[in-house]
Amino acid sequence: MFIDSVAVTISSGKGGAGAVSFWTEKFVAQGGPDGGDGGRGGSVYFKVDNNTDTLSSFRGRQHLKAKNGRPGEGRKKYGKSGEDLIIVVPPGTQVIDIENDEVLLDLTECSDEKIKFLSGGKGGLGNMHFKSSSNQRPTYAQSGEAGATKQVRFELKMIADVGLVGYPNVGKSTLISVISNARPQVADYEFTTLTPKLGVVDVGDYDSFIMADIPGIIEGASEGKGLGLEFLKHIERTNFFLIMIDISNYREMSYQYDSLLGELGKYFTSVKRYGIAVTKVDSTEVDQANVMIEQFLSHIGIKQNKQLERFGVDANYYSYGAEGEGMPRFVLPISSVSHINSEALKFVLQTVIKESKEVK
Ligand SMILES: Nc1nc2c(ncn2[C@@H]2O[C@H](COP(=O)(O)OP(=O)(O)OP(=O)(O)O)[C@@H](O)[C@H]2O)c(=O)[nH]1
Ligand SMILES: [Mg+2]
Repeated sequence: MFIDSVAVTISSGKGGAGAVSFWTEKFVAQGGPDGGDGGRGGSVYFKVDNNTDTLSSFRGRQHLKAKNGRPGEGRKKYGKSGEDLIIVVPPGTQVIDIENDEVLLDLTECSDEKIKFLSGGKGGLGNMHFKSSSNQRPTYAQSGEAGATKQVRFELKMIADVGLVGYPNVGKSTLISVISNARPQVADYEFTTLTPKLGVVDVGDYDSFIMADIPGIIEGASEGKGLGLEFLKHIERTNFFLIMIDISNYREMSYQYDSLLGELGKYFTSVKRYGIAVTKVDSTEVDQANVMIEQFLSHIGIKQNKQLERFGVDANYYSYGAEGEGMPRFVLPISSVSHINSEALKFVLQTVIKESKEVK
């Protein structure tokens, strides 16, 4: 699931009632009013925390409530305030009013601060406040103010680090199923994938990143051809694209590349950073694949396999793209079936993701 969404009702606490009470003491016949005030109802706050990355903890908890304030008591005792409710959500959560779809909070940044959402109701005043010259024994106290209630939807756009972009059938879903924990459907026809999927890719023992598989894109998608470009919204916050070019496709590699870039250019206002995976290299004889890749590299303006050793990867074909606006950060031939460069790809992606996080 990509846009995680959960509906909840949120209430702040009601204020406690003020007390009606009179001073009593042995031998004091008619003590004055001593009813204390009710406690304030608990308020509701949000806190954004990195340690959670889904909304799953809210499923089935339909009503989130802060505690009510306690009533006041005799002897001028104040009621205890109701405990606040702190709702902890992952970064990227939006709190949306169900009634009118208004975004009430857009919680993007982690922070130690709590963000107030609903104030608790005020406690009522006890009868000790209502003594006057005309009424020495008031039997009136305020009731506590009601808490506030809102029906909202939490929406989390799960933010992938890498979005897979390519023509249909080029092996996007196969790749994510081989290198991540996602298991999308794979089939030998176009537009197998209809909804985006996320997968966690583990790199070594300690690192991981999130990869997003989305439906295939074809030339004219920006005009609605194929499945259109609608689902690009799912990867709009992704900071790196892996453009997948199928070496065995009936569409030429250069054509795939040019038209994909053209479509992306129509959707995104700025150029995203990207790398290229040349897919299914197992399906083509090595010498021929070599020639095709050389031609492709020269088409996109990469003259030599400059930084072959940069990651210490022993690859058949490996090229690190020229730096510069619009240029790929790398071009890596892969095969998900024969596992050619699967590890190298993970490693390279991890490296460029780290780079782009440092740039930010
Ligand atoms: N020979 C070979 N075939 C592959 C490789 N990767 C994927 N395939 C095959 O290519 C076909 C399409 O694979 P998918 O992973 O479904 O392709 P996709 O890009 O997700 O396709 P859409 O969801 O339709 O956009 C399947 O028959 C796969 O088995 C590969 O590395 N080598
Ligand atoms: Mg697919």
